Amino acid sequence: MKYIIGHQNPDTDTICSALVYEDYLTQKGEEVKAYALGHLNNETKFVFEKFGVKAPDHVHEIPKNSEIILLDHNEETHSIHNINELDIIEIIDHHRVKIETDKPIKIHIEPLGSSCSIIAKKYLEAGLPNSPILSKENASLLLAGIISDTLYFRSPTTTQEDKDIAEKLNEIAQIENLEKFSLEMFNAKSDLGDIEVEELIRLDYKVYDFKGTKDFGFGLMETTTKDYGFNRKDEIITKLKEIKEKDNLQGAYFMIIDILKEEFYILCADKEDSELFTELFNPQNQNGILFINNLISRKKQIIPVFQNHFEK
Ligand SMILES: [Mn+2]
Repeated sequence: MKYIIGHQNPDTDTICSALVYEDYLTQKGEEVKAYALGHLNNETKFVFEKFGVKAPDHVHEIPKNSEIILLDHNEETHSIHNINELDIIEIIDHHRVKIETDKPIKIHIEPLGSSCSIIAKKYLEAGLPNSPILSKENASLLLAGIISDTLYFRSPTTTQEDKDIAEKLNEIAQIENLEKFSLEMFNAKSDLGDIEVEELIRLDYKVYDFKGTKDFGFGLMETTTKDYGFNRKDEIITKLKEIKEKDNLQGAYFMIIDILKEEFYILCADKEDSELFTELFNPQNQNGILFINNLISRKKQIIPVFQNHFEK
């Protein structure tokens, strides 16, 4: 049996692309199963409830030497902890490439807005007799993944192809008002209740290292209610300091992105991190919260600037 896994701290794109790819390969006669590397966030839970689909099970441990397919990630630090004992046979992704393998493998990486777009292409471009068929439920899940990752086509990671694919998917999914659906998703994601501060930081958290640096941690909250993050500013900063120390990081940040207003706010663990960010982005400082207008993508607008700074 082959395993399909998305990245840690899973989001809607990683879960839906993995699950629908399981269907695609199963229809092709392969024995595969998709798993989640962590608990689903509230947006993803909302999507699965809405379409009445069972979400993939959570996996903590994959047996040594198992064959795995990585969905929506390719960096070891974003994957399962024992990735080095596993046999990666395929990667489908839309992030920067940072992997080394010991043998040739299947890789499908494209600069599209979501991994769900890539999976959708596999169905939509097939068109041969016996090609896998995309069900209404799966078209809905793929559409949700695209909407989530592109923030309903607002993110600069969005391409015309993502929009075209979404339109074709909705011919099958038949979601009446896509914009309303996207709002429901974003509101579900923003509804965090009294979640513990460390869980909040790690909800959509990724570490990146650059040439010659230790890891940097970047937590991300995409929200329609940014005040929720602002109100917890002090405890978030205190926890960032702790995480920086505990995880031996070079820097620790927590970004708050107002999806609808397309505003970017960032909290920094300490003065050193704040100075670096200020040097790189020249943000406004609003009471210790750094602010940039019209910036909404960690992947396309934040990480590459850090990478250029350290590697060029
Ligand atoms: Mn993605």
